Amino acid sequence: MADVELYGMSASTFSHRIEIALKIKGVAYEYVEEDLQNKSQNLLQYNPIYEKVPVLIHEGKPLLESLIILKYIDETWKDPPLLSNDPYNRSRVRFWANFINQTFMQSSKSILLCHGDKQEKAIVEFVENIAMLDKEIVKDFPAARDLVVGSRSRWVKVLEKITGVKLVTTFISSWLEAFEDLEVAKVTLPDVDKYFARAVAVREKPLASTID
Ligand SMILES: N[C@@H](CCC(=O)N[C@@H](CS)C(=O)NCC(=O)O)C(=O)O
Repeated sequence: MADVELYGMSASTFSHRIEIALKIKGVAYEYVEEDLQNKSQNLLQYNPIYEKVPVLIHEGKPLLESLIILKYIDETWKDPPLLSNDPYNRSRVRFWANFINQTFMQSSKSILLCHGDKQEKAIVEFVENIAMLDKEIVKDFPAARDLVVGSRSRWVKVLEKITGVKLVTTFISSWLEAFEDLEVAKVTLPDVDKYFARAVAVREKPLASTID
């Protein structure tokens, strides 16, 4: 077994965060692609609580939840640091990372899986949250918060293609473009068209069951 293993899924932005962080730190790792429709015994054994990716295995010990894994990576492989030395700054970054994990995940999911009023409500929520984030974000990546936002960049494009609505029009839009230009992002983030095709397939199922 490699010293560091990552159980991930190629379309998972949660997995991408971890891959990008490991690459920034120069940590060699073995990547294991999970089929989430048919989860491996290893994944179920390592993450029996949520049965989700990403799971990072370091020296045989499993680490769960992407934000917790990012913190672990930053504490274990110190250079270059993902967070500033200042505790207040660090706590702000963690606050926003947590905010993104909670709010954007929910509204993105509703944009993808719903239609009509529900989808419109989710779009409004998404845009409002972007406006809030816009005030906070600064051009200082890579930092943990930036990885958390940046790993969503392709996903935002997919949602924009699905809805035909420009979801991100603020400063964050140019910031996301700059993030995608980083070499580490280029080699990690998936191709938008492939991602789109996958999202459309996921969307078809729930939509079919909600159309009367
Ligand atoms: N809060 C988790 C979310 C991870 C997550 O939702 N992973 C999805 C893939 S994007 C998953 O493994 N889903 C499998 C399932 O729900 O059964 C994190 O930040 O790591």
